[in-house]
Amino acid sequence: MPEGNFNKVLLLSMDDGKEVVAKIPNPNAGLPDRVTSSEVATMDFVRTNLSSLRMKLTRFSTSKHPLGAEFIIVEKVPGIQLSQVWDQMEGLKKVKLVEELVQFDKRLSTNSFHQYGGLYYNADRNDLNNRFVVGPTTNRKYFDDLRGSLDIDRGPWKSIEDCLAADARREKESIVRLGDSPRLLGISAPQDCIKLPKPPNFTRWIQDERGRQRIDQEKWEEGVKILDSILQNLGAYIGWDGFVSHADYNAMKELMDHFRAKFLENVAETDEEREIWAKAWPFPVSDKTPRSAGLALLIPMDEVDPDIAIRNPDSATSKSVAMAISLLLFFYILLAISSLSKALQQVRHDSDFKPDYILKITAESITVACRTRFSAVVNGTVPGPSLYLKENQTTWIRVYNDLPSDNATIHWHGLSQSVAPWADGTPQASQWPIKAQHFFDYELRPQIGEAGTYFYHSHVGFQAVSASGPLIVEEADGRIPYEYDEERMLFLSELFNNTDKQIEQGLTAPLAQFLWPGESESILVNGNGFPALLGNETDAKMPPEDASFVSDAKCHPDIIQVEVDKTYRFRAIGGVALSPLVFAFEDHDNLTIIAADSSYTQPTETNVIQMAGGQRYDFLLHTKTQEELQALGKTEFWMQIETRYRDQKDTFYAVLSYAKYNASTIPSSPPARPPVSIPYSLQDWLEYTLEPLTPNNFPSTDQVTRQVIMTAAQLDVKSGQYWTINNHTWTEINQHEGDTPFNDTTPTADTPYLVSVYKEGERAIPDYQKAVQNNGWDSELNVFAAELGEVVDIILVNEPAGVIGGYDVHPFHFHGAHVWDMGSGPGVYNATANQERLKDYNPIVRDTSLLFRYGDPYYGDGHNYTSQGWRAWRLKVTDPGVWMVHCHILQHMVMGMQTVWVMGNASEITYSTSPDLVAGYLTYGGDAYGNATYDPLVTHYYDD
Ligand SMILES: [Cu+2]
Repeated sequence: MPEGNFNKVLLLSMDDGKEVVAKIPNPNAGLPDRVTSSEVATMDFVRTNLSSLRMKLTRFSTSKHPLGAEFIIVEKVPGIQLSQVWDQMEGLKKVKLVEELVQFDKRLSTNSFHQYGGLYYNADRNDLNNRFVVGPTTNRKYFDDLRGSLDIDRGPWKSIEDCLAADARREKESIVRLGDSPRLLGISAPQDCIKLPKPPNFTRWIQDERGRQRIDQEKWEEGVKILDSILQNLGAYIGWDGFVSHADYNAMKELMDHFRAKFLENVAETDEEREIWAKAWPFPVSDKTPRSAGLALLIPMDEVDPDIAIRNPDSATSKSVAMAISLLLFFYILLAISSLSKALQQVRHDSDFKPDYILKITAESITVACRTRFSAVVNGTVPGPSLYLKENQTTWIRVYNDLPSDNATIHWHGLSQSVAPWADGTPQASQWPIKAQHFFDYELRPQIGEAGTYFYHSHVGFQAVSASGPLIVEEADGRIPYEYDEERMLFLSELFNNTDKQIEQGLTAPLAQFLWPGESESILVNGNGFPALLGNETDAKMPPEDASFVSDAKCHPDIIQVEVDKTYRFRAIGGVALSPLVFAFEDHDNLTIIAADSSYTQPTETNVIQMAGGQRYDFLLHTKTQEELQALGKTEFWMQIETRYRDQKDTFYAVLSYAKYNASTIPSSPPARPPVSIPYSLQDWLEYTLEPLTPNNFPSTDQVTRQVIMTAAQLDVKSGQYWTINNHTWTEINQHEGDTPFNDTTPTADTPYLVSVYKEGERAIPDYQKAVQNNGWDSELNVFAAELGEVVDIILVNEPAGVIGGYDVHPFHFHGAHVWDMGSGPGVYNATANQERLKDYNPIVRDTSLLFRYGDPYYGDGHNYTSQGWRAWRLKVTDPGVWMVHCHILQHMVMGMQTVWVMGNASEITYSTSPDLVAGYLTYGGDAYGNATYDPLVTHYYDD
């Protein structure tokens, strides 16, 4: 007999040694006399039906006894709790016990009643055929939060409909009488209104039935996943209770319709399938199309019973609704759904296989901004070609590594990659890199809701400075939430004098030989740098050994061609290696941000964009009218770009041109003075301002399971200069350094974590318990550990104090699922103060955000940094896999500022597949990697 919130339980020892248990209801249990009466009757009912049950009611009082309370006294049954012996019990004994319990259930379920409500004794004690009757409910929903004081229908009810209607009326009445109810209580509770189906007879299962049961189980699991993804997308339903606030109701209904349409489009290929899925859709359809009554689990109040529809449609209460999901009913619906299990299959990619895109990484001398540089490039250009993917559609991209000897990979920056495990492109983390002269087929399938602006780049060494390009994901249904006429790309990247090799060698040399490659020579817009660089390179920080001056017509600014009176969607991509930057347009300060990274935001006005490596912003710009142009007397306007928070403050340009492009109109020199004045310090630009366009399911603070601190600092020691996270480093050539605080100088290339997980199973998974005691970090594997379902606050800290070395700004990038960006600030992070700021602000999700420094922006001042800075992220661990978290400054990456997160256990990460299914991925240059004479054997993770 449990003692808890609702009862006081006392063990009484009598003089004769007998022991009895006395139970007294607490006031919150409901009406004490009714609760007690019903409990006594229910106990009697159970005992009558289950003669083997040892339970002897000694005495009870259902009205206030002279001792002052209702009570129940039962004899204490000797024995111990099952939970204490369960683990030690033999299997066969357990089976017998379960069979016995099932028999209990079976006997109880053979009784049927004609009404719904609580169980009581028949007042007519002489009617021995009907000792028990159904009376008013004792369910606490009818009593909690002062509802007990209301004069409402508490049953018994003759039908499910009556029961549901009473539920709805109760909520309406409590809102009207009690004000904004502190807690909405759900309608449609199965224990009140729905007869439980009879349990199957477990004792007579035959092999065939077991097989079917297993399939049902798999379907159910698949169904729960689908449901979970729908709920995730809706953004407001947390857990299974399914309540939404009054204020969100209309928006939620709209969203629900939107996702229903998307859902049907995704799952159904034929009209017939569509119809089946539409029937299975468990939520109400707001256009009141007929639906199967049994499936209406989320029931807006006005659909339950027209006569209780609330009169004033504008009042806040009219929006109020209590919605509930019945997990039980879902179970049965999902059993009816056709199997969706993923068909993992191996396919030989021979000449019949046609990838959707082919990217060839080569090493070439290319010319930008009047300089030539020996660079790794994609398809011969900087930036590489733009890729267009579609939500919910599989795209195969073949990447040839045509470099003479170096490894290469491609990372699809910002794509969540939740399913195809080898496709994230992180060498030594999620895949063996592509050997020189080999190719690898990447399988990408953006999910619904992922439409937006991304980019791709190599994840090896310094290659991403030039081997990168735009990646756009288009909406599956073509419905873009913002209207505009045309799109323009702004791919921002950088030019360095030295080659990747020189830069990597200089950055990883022992401290005495350490060589900083200098600031970037130019910020490029769509591959064009302006002003053109001079032949005289005395300004350059380093001898530009491989850069040589060329003089030709290519040295012009990027021309962004626009027409009058049109709305353009700009997709600005931070493909820079090093410099955070800001940009603005001369005479065009009407920029409207509509997306950050790849997620749509509420429209937000600004006159300047600040971004760093790895970030993206989409914004709308409405161009001038003919009259406005005439008034201004010109048709060309500068786009002005300045680097930020670096040693130098440089200014670069592109041109927004209304005139038709022709050689004579292109400016040959930059403006005498920068036309736009952009503030230097923009550390609080759009912080706590950008909000998601649709609710994004921001987990509340009480869902947070733990906090992980990631402290960024520089470390100068004899063996080299490092950028560290919590005093540790990780790079693709030196990643498993265990407890060593930073990488040593002997490169190793250990097995990628994901490969180890396939090969060794749970042994390759970090020790979660130990890691949690150690700020989330497993020292053996040099990785962070997380379990699926966790909500983790990650606090990035920029720590200048006590560090020998520099202090810098870091754009931190999160692979896999995006994180909620809970803002940033100077000083020490204060969770309470920040939660206060989040009360009226819904953070956006993103994959890259800036950890600022707030001290003196320049080096060489004796490191007089007075204040550290922080940024707070909230991570919901949903995607099993191996995901990197790192600073996106390529120099810092080369110097070790990278970490790996392992999320989930081995079976979750491998989707319970066996290593033989993916053998070709488990070795460097394995069968999943093709070359000129070998067709790779590739695993397909998606059906189409
Ligand atoms: Cu950094």
